[in-house]
Amino acid sequence: MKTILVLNGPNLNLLGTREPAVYGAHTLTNVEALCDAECAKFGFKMDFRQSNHEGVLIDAVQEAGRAQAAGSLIGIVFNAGAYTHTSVALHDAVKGSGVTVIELHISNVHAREAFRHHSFLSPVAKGVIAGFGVAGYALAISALAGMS
Ligand code: CA2
Repeated sequence: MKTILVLNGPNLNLLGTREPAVYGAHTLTNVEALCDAECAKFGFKMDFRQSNHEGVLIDAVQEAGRAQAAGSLIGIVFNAGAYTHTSVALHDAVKGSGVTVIELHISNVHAREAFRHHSFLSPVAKGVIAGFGVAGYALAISALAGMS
């Protein structure tokens, strides 16, 4: 059974506790359950992680690249949070590991502040999903399933 890694970056552990107008009322635990159900629908195993630390996210991307090369992983649904807009290191990790990434944002980053309009991940992502709330995670899993 192949795995999909759902990787969440900084502050996403706060989902559902503040800013419901932007991110909705769902908690990260709710998102995990939603992703688990969507992966099960396609017969995939899910690996769900969140970290507030850039290096931990880089390690996870590299590990995923090795797993994909070995044939045990389909790809990553990656909500890198604010690191999306700042991290050359995450760009390099995705590019260097060769892992398939769907970049995911709960909010429509293009309808928000200008500093959220640029993504270091988009040029190295297979595709980008933004603005569909937490339902975007299921869309991204379905997109990866369609590619496998
Ligand atoms: O829309 C998204 O999913 C984002 O990746 C979320 C990031 C933000 O920096 C990106 O520009 C867009 C922020 C995640 C923080 O989430 C919070 C949730 C509740 C309360 C505080 C932060």
